[in-house]
Amino acid sequence: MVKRLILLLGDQLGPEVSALRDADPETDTIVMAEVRDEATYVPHHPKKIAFLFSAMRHRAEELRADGWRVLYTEYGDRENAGSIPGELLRRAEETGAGKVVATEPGEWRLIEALQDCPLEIEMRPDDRFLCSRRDFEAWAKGRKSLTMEWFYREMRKRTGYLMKDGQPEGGKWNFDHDNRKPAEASDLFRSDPMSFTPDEITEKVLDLVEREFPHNFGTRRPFDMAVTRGDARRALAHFVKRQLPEFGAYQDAMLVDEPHLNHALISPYMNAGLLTPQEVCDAVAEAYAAGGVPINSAEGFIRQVIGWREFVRGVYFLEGPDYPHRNRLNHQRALPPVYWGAETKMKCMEQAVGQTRDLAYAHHIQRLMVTGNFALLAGVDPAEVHEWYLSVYADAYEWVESPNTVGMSQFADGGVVASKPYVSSGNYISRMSDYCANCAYDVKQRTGADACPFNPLYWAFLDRHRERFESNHRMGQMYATWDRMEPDARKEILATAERVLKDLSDGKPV
Ligand code: FAD
Ligand code: DLZ
Ligand code: SF4
Repeated sequence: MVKRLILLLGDQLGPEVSALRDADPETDTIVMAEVRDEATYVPHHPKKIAFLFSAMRHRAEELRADGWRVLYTEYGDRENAGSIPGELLRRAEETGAGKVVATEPGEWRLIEALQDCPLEIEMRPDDRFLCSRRDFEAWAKGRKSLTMEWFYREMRKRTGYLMKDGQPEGGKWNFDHDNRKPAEASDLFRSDPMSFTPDEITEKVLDLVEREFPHNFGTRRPFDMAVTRGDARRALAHFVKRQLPEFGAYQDAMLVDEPHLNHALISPYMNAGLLTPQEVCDAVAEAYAAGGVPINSAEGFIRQVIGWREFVRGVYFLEGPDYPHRNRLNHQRALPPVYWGAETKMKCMEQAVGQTRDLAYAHHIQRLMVTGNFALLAGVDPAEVHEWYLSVYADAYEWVESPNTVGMSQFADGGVVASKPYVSSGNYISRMSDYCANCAYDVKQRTGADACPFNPLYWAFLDRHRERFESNHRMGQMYATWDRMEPDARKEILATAERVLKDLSDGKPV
């Protein structure tokens, strides 16, 4: 019987990994490795590295306790080859293994590196998702455009989540209309997310991260993430009990110094494999069935997981390795220093970037309508925006991050993910948050030094890209409003936008 190595990557930490499926503890050896190539392909947030290294070390211990032979390479090990293929070669030589079994990685970069490795590698599909790559390709085939909502309805039928006698629970597929409530600072509905005290393994990893990655953007401590499947399941149960009932209503809300609101904070756990999308959706569907969770919350949450999460993965693999490098709007500006924590007068940016630095977390609307919106309006090179999002969030892997950033947020894929660009003036942020009430800028002004930068930049963006967007039926209203303004008013707005952009180019705080 040929000896085999079973490769487990840092985001393949659950029991449901295809590489492990027919493995035999008697003859097979598991390989796990903390390596320079994975830890440095972008400057990851220290919390993201600490979370993954600690979760990997805990998983290795669990596997050993279950009787597996695990060859685990720590970052500081002298023989560390520095890359996943390098580690496989070293371990193959050491053990005499003739074959490697791997689960397909979630990034083209690493898939290609494994394909180039001279060892025999059996690459198995990653079947931790509810829709396989092949099924997504079949769904997408022949469609003129890929609309998430149609995909989502198929997924509801296929999984049976929130379905009754073949019809959607509550009589509608989508309750988003009920999910746009701004939060009040005085609301009493919020409870803190679950937090976990670092154990000895995590403490050691936190010290390692401090030593090896001292200049990466982000705060390492306090660190309170779950690093085992058991704790991730506790975090899920806590969310379902405490936050889920109001999740829908406040899904799009933002409040000063309230980084979490009713969000689940489970994406790092799902993406690393500590939680499966099935068990997450089962828990939500069961809570709905038991009563006490309104349909708009249950449906809104399940749509994110069986809809958006599966959809973006399908798009990433369907579109191919060049996808993250697309730049259909030809935006060239360098990412402004505010994204790396430089001074800003914009309360919304200060809040979104500040909590990103401290927590490696921002919720969807902060990512999309604050930092993403600002980068798009300012014409930032999407490759730089992509690298930023891939670096700074604990849940970031290219399969999920790039369609959200390059597609949904920056429209750099020309409309594969979104049917129109997600741009807005300050008015949207004002409606959904208390940021503007606490800001140096005036959200009602479109011109002059006090004008909220989103306002002139919004109109300047529409003006700049008129040829591309004016025939988009979802944008006609915006162009009609722009055209109704007096020519002098339009000129003044464009001049204010120019000034904001020049300040950004000159490195002045905006
Ligand atoms: P909740 O708001 O509580 O939502 C529940 C779950 O739904 C999440 O845990 C997540 O698994 C899933 N989900 C929700 N929206 C999306 C979405 N658009 N795409 C995929 N899954 C979704 N999500 C990532 O997991 N990794 C990323 O790197 C990532 N990058 C993003 C970049 C941009 C520019 C934008 C706009 C969004 C990005 N998202 C990403 C999606 C979303 O912002 C996060 O999934 C969410 O904020 C995670 O926090 P949560 O667990 O509290 O989510
Ligand atoms: C993100 C990450 C980091 C920071 N470090 C490692 C590592 O040292 N070893 C490892 O196996 N995986 C790591 N990962 C996760 C991989 O980058 C991830 O598997 C690929 O990006 C594919 O999704
Ligand atoms: Fe952001 Fe403008 Fe509101 Fe200030 S006024 S918080 S810059 S949207």
